Amino acid sequence: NSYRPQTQVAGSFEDSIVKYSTLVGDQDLLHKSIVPTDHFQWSLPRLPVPELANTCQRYLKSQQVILSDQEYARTEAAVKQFLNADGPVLHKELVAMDKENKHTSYISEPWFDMYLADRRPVVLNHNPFMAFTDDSKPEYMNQLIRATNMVVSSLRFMKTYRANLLEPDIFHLYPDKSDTLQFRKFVRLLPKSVSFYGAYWYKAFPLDMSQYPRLFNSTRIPRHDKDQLFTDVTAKHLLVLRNGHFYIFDVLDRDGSIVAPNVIMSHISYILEDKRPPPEHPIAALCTGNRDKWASNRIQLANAGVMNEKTLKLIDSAVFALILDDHAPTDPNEITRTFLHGDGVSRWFDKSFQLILTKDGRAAVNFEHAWGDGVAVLRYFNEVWKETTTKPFVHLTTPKAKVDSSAHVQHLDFMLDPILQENIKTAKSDFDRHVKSIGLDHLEYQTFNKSYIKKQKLSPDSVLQLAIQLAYTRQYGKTVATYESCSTAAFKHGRTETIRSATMATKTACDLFLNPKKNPTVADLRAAMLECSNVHSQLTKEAAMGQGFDRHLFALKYLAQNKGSLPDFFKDPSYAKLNHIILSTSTLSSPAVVIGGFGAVTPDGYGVGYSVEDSRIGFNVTNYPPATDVHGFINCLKQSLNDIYAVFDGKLPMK
Ligand code: BUJ
Repeated sequence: NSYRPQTQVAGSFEDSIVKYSTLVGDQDLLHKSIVPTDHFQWSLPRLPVPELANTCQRYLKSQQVILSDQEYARTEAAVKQFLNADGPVLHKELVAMDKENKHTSYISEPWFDMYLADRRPVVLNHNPFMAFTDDSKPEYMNQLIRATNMVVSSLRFMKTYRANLLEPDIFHLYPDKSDTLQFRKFVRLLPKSVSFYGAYWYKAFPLDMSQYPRLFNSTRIPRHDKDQLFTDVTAKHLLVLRNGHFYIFDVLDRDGSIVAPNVIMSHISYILEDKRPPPEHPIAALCTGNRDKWASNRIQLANAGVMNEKTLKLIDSAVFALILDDHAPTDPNEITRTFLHGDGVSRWFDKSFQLILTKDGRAAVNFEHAWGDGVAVLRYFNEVWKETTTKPFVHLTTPKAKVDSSAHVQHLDFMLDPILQENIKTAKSDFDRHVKSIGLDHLEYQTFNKSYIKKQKLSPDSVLQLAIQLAYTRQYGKTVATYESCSTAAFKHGRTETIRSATMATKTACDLFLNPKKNPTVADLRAAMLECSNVHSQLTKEAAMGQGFDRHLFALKYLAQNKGSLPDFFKDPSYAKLNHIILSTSTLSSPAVVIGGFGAVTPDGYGVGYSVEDSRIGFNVTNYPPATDVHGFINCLKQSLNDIYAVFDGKLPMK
């Protein structure tokens, strides 16, 4: 299957579904969906390749917001030239290639490559994190209890998926109508070749689930020039990291059934009680750095001892990585540091995901981004949170199993040569420098909330995006390239599209709010905000429908590069400017997520994670000082939210 470039798979994904579904017992299942997990996968619509003229028009519209009149005129000319020459040729080729590859999307391969060919460290540059909301019952916040319950629920999620019994992902536009038993009973009867259309009739949109097979038993392997994704669905062990040490133990028995929760608990407890000092040469540091260096070190490691290669394979194939930290941060900024990068010795950032638990039972998922996006990870995350907070398997009163954990838990050791020892030292100091360079701060805001914004008849996301624009303009007096991530999972092998949320509407609104020469009335400001909301909602709709411009241009550029000649259009400084993302933003709103975040994507930019809920509005922002000032930005955000609230409240904001 060409949509899985650079991938090694031991045991095929499809096999795994068939093999396990006949064997799985009810006790290992999260639930039993009456609609098979893969029911819609075969009839999902294909991600459209936008019309080239539309792409160019959208591109220019976004450029207009950040360019001077002179720059814009040059860019307009570059677009015209592109449309008259190279553009249509490349576009035609892309459309033809897309037609020949109906099993996938036009963006799938270029997007995998974008991640896998990037030589920069995955830490801070790619891996995001999401932290779980605390369990409201303090006795379940115990590190051992929560880790065990989360491991058990993760395995149940995995087994349910592999049994084809996990509820398919569906975006319900009218949940009252379609998130119902009647809907499920109807769509399950439809043949797989048309099932999507049946759901569509209810305005329910099934989502692509092609990323799920890589959630478990998967890792990214460093290779020179371009990394590989690796999956081995036959492996039965969990990887545990603590205090720089690696351990594994089986969490599935010989039949593939989940090992008894109290046995898993005993093994975790055995690891938590291990008193050995941290290793002198923590090999985990190797995977935190430059990918080519890591690729060389991995080869060196495989050659340094007969068992090393095998041990690496045990890490690669493990169901996932459980991280047990010995400290207990309480400040949100410290929590972010713990889950975003940690200490670099008890992390394995290449695993598809790491489940991290602090000493006091706070938990988070940090995930590698090449294999998949937020939608798949969030689904897993929500299910684990729901089950562990409502139906935990072990409790403070659960007796430990009568099992000799020392016979089941294997401590992983590596043979190291002096070169590796030195390289590990270098990798660790590089890591320390790298993570020291990131700055961060957060804001929790409670003056108004999501329902309040809805009552104002505005889109909550557009209001938060306006707050971000207002904050940056207040801080630096200009409008810059802005990226908001939008899922295109409604399409087969869709990934993401960019919402360019800096618009002429937000620019105008910022000017009205902030320019001392303007004297708007409350009604003027309201009207400006409404316009921002309308424009933003339209852009969001277009992006979700695959009608942005970023991925199309990205794919055309990828095609041109592979042919060895890049049209001038892509060399235009304005193209670089729009793709030098200063405000990289992403939002998640789920009761299961208390905080999340990711690194700024440019040295002079901000990485803005935010959520808008009824309980609060929250921002978690990163940067690389001194180019920008994250604390100043957080202050500006607060002022912007206050200004917006003033208008909602019928008052003029203070200038
Ligand atoms: O766009 C893409 O293709 C993928 C993006 C890349 N990028 C992060 C650079 C935009 N990836 C994602 O969007 C996934 C991000 C997942 C983490 C999102 C964090 C959201 C945080 C919400 C909570 C904030 C509340 C703080 C309260 C103190």
